Amino acid sequence: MSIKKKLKIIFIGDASVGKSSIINYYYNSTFNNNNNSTIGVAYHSKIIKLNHDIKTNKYSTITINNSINTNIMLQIWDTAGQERYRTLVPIYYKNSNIVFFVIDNNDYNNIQKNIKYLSDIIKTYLNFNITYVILLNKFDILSDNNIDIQYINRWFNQFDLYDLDLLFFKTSAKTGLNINNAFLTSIIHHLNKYNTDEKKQKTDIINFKNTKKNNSNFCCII
Ligand SMILES: Nc1nc2c(ncn2[C@@H]2O[C@H](COP(=O)(O)OP(=O)(O)O)[C@@H](O)[C@H]2O)c(=O)[nH]1
Ligand SMILES: [Mg+2]
Repeated sequence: MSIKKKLKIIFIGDASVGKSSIINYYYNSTFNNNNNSTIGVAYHSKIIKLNHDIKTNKYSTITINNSINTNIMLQIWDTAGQERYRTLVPIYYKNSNIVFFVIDNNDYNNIQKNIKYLSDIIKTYLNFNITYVILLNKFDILSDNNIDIQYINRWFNQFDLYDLDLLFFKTSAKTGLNINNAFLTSIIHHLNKYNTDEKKQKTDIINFKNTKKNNSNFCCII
């Protein structure tokens, strides 16, 4: 089977926010309430099919004239969220194409800490060829302390995270809300935005301070 592209996708975020459950739902369309904690890092691979329009060099789920059904290999790294494993994250972050950052929608008290953590990672390893995707998970649980997207947006601005390729989804690994959509939309977005050859994708770590712009590229998919 020929593989047209490989995408390295990593999941980061605090322990118990639902990273493994999201990946499990994506693979099996099921939810398991008693997931064991991930130890270190878990690796999963998956091949998906997308249509590639040779004329425009764009990928989509739709078949149109000139489009070819192609195989995209997803290499998904699920990291453990506990502090003691955080030193591992830079190793997995390297050469990644899509970074899913998972936040527990009910964890209002830690939102600032979580976004600061993400912002530190982004600034340390900033690479404008990466698509960042924020998953506000456990959206099936409704409480008075739900985090809203405007609130996250404020924190991103506070930590100077302008001009990044950021996508947002409200998800639930329990009901499946937006799980397939988050993967598929992010993958297609990434492929079409960075439609260069693989070698080029792996360069250019940029100094954040010199690249800040006024325009926010912040994008919300709710
Ligand atoms: N209600 C609800 N529970 C969830 C959701 N996602 C994960 N959980 C539960 O939260 C706990 C931690 O999930 P897990 O996937 O192990 O989190 P991880 O440490 O980030 O990988 C488990 O008991 C899951 O069943 C969700 O979307 N909704
Ligand atoms: Mg886990």
